[in-house]
Amino acid sequence: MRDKIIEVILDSGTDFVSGEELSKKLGISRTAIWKHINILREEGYDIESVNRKGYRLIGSPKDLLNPQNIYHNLKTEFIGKNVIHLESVDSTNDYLKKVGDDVQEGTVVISEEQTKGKGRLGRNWQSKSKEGIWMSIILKPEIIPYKAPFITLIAGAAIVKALNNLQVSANIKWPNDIIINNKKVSGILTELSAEIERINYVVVGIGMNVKNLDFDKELEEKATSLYKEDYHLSRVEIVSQVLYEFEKLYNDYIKNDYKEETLKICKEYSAILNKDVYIIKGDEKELVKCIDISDDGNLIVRAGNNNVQEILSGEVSI
Ligand code: BT5
Repeated sequence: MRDKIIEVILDSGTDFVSGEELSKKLGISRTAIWKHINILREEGYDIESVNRKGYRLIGSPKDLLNPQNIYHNLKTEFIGKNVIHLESVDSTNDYLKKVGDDVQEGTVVISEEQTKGKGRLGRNWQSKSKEGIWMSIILKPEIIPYKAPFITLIAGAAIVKALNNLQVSANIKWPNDIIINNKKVSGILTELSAEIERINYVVVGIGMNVKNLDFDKELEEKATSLYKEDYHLSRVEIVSQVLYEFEKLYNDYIKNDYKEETLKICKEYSAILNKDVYIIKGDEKELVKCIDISDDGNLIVRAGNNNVQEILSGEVSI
């Protein structure tokens, strides 16, 4: 309801909208409108109200991830044209997987908080209220399922490109970590619903720590946030940049099978290429040198015995 109120007030630009008009348009009482307006003010909207004229929006909080703020900043064709903004949810990936068939491609779900944010392999993703960007994008590409994992690389490239556009020097730790000063600031979880030959949909989940000033003990050493690294950026600005960069690379891949730009970004901003790292497989780890990323997005490494191997998925530790 509050989104609708903001929409009507935004549409009227510098003109006032009367309480009566709002109440008619939205089918609720003037007292209810007034209560919603007060909550919007608490959220940071600067709404002027003048007797017998009504309400007018003077300023909106730039950092509120509501659909209107996002649409206002967005430069994409279809990604993020439908935004679902939630206060709290178990996981934005799980939310989209439940409504998968019923929403249009490019729908984005963003939640201020996740109570069961997920990493890969059932791991936990800490997603405290209003501290970061916890969002998922649904895609319905007509490609064969084995080509879907490349979409994780596209997301990684888009995030790192977006952050660098905003003067943040971030790097990619293959396959799905975005790091600043060696600490993880963002992670990607791509999930697939498919038949053998056909994809129903792909859900790309992106988590990014923005305003966190501290982390739970077990993450203290390995996680960071943009604020902790002294980058004070608006979440809305980051979301619009990420979606914009993502859409370009995604269209290249789906429409033209063109992967070069994604691969170029992944290599240019790689935190591990030409470095010695540990590949972690279960309880074992092996020291290798990263030498390249293959055309399919796999990591190519040289092991201790000089054998060159292609790693399809897994964990890398610097
Ligand atoms: C990931 O997994 O990095 C994927 C993270 C995806 C999160 C997004 S948020 C929106 C969408 N909805 C979801 O439910 N998930 C997606 P992985 O590579 O497995 O890394 C998980 C590991 O990162 C954990 O085991 C922790 O060690 C660490 N970790 C957990 N929370 C973190 C945080 N907020 N920042 C940095 N590291 C974190």
